[in-house]
Amino acid sequence: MTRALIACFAIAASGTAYAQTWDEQIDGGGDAGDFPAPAGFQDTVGVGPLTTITGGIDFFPEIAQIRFDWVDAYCITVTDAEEFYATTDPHQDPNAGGFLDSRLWLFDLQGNVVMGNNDSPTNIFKSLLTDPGSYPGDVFDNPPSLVEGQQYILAISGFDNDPEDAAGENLATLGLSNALWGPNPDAGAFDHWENSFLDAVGSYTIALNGATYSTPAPGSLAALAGAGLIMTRRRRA
Ligand SMILES: [Ca+2]
Ligand SMILES: [Ca+2]
Ligand SMILES: [Ca+2]
Ligand SMILES: [Ca+2]
Repeated sequence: MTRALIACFAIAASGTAYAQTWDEQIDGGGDAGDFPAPAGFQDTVGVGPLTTITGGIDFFPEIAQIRFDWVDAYCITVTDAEEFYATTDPHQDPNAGGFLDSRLWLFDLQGNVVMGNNDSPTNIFKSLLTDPGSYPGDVFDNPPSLVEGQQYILAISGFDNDPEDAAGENLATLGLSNALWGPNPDAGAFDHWENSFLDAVGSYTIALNGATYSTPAPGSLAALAGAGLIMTRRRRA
């Protein structure tokens, strides 16, 4: 294959074949799970940057006495730690927003909380996660630096739903609303979400930067690039 041909395919794939988005219902096929429950998250499948995740924490008013959507969790890959963000705050990214008074969380795949945030420094409801070195506000409890190429679970909950250990201790305290919080040193292992009936509900758009899907689309150029073929050619061009 010539270099020109490869470039052509790359443009076609990034421009038309794949939107840089993920939707809980359209792409995920239904409600995203509440990690770390078994099968408790959606793998995101696609090519190139993942720029928005859309969905909802839903109350299901037709069955108001039964509530079963408190948390939506997605697996993503961080590609640029310094530039990474995940936010529901339109002041941070105009594509972000929705009606949910959100909390955002990053976990490692083992279920350890990496960081959490209730409110962005520029919004009293919406949330912002970044690498701790890039956060435009106070940072507490030493969230670890993000690792490029590593998969994380990005979870969104409605205010004021928190992950807790078996004794009910919050895994991250979020003691100051607009700060970025690392793991609570007094908490044990993830046991459950607090899941109060009155936790906030609504739709959300999480805008992302410095991230890609957890899984390349089968047969995609990204899968080929993973094998070293395309990236090597394109760097030389
Ligand atoms: Ca949902
Ligand atoms: Ca859910
Ligand atoms: Ca909030
Ligand atoms: Ca709480």
